[in-house]
Amino acid sequence: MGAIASEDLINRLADWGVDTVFGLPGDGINGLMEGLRRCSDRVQFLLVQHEEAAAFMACGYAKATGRLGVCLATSGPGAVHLMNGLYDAKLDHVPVLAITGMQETQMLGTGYQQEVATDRLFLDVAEYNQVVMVPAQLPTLVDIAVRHALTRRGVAHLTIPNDVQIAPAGEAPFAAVGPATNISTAPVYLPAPGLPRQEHLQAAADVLNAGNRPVMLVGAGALHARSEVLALAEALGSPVVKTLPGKAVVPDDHPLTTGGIGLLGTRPSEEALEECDTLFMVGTNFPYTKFLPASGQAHVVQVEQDPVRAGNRIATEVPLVGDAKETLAALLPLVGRREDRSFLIGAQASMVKWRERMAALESADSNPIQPQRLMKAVDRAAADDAVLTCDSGTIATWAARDFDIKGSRQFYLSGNLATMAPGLPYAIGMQHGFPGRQVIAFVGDGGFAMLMAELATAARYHLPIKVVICNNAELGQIQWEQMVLGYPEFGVRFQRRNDFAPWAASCGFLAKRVDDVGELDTSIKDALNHDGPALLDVTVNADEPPMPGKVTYEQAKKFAKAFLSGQPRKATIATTLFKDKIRELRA
Ligand SMILES: Cc1ncc(C[n+]2csc(CCOP(=O)(O)OP(=O)(O)O)c2C)c(N)n1
Ligand SMILES: [Mg+2]
Repeated sequence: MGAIASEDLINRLADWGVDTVFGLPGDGINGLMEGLRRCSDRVQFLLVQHEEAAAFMACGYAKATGRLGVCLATSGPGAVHLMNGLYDAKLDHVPVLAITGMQETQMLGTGYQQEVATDRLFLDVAEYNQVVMVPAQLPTLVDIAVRHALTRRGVAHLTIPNDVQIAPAGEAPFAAVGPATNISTAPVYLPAPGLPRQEHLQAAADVLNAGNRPVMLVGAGALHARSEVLALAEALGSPVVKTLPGKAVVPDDHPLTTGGIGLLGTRPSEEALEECDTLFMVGTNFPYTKFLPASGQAHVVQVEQDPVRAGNRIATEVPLVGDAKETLAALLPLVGRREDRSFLIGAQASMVKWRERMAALESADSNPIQPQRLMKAVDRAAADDAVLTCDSGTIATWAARDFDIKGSRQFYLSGNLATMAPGLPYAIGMQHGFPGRQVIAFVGDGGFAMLMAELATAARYHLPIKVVICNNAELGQIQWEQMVLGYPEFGVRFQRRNDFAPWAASCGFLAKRVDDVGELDTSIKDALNHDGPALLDVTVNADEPPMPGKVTYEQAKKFAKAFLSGQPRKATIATTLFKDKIRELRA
């Protein structure tokens, strides 16, 4: 039995260090599946329930491990299903290779069954997008695709017609007509240099040394640079503000941080950015410019890996292009220790007050369970090296504020695409990448329901993930957004609470529904200590608003307008707001 082209592809992936392909078969990729079968001692095929989840798993795996993620789908519908997970990888800048099938070459263009022009479909999402026409293009096109994904930090796509997948490996069926033959490359990649030029480092240091009220804003690009960020913040006397994808850059209880920013952030962070005269952005392309200093207010320095993104959001005096860790280490000797610590001390004092306010909301032992109380209970019980994944929704606010980064905890969500549903597939991809580590998905009932079939995937591969559903029987985030616009909610409640525990139990999970706060802490401990997958479906108070750190007059006015225009359940919402205020005041 001679080798087929698909074996060249899979073997080359293994040469690149790929050990897992997340995917689902179909008649457009039977040849690729045969390649995977023949090479199964080198690369594992992890079978999912939905291709969107396969793309999220590859993306989550890449986010958490820093390695290339790979997903596979069949031609037509399978390829279409990948799309949302791939846009998540594109927008959050993580390397993912997507492989899809195509109809056999002699049928292309005839409108054959399942014929979707996958090369055209992936045009926007992919940094590199190529049809493999003849076996001889492999494995070189794998090398080029992988290098694109790693260098451009995004999606590369190879699509391969059915007949090419099973053609003899290395075959070049057509006569060569030009002088270029024997394409041959090596599976080698060395990252670009991470250090900016010395004169640019000095220019950055000059700006930072001249300021009086510096703030550092750090994002996902600084996740590997914790000690350098802290050393610089210490020297500058600068509060460290974190974007949500950058939550794990520094621990939440560190005296130098004022926590998050944006709608899910803290008041001290918002105030620090309003008052700073120097802004030092590291590894972030933070899009919510409303929270950045006003035009002309601050001198700005940025460290950014991608030259295109350096200086993208605000007029930047010194847009340094480099790796966050290397660049900060090189800057440190050029930055003097600021003697005047008053700006930092002020931010720290506000942070003490903010923590007291939040603690008051987290500790209420009332029913219905407050979502903050649930998140805090998970936070208290989770391991110091736990990985938390989260979905878009009010859950992201509770995770941002009530789950503390400490030790080597990691935190992931869909930052820029802000899509629903990646929490569960991320957890699966990450648990696969980190066997033995505690991986928890903290998800909403809406997002979970979208890809809940993947519980079966986790169980099938004995992945002991823990899933905590914050079940408010509604699309909570949108309900509050509608009200903040001044409109009464519409089309956001599911009417009937979905009951997820029986489905989880049927998949082999330890599963429990929790309605009473008295059962909460023990149920969470039991789930986290369980030697296998576990799920808790927790009923939470749907009337708990994810309030911004600082409520503006305009926001309050619109909120009141929604109440007056017929907001349902306004009495219970008002009671919750009132109770929260009392708790805060008591603190
Ligand atoms: C795929 C997708 N569809 C719709 C949205 C808009 N959206 C953002 S959050 C949200 C509500 C999420 O509901 P749930 O998961 O139950 O979380 P909750 O806000 O209730 O905590 C919606 C509909 C989105 N971000 N992604
Ligand atoms: Mg919900």
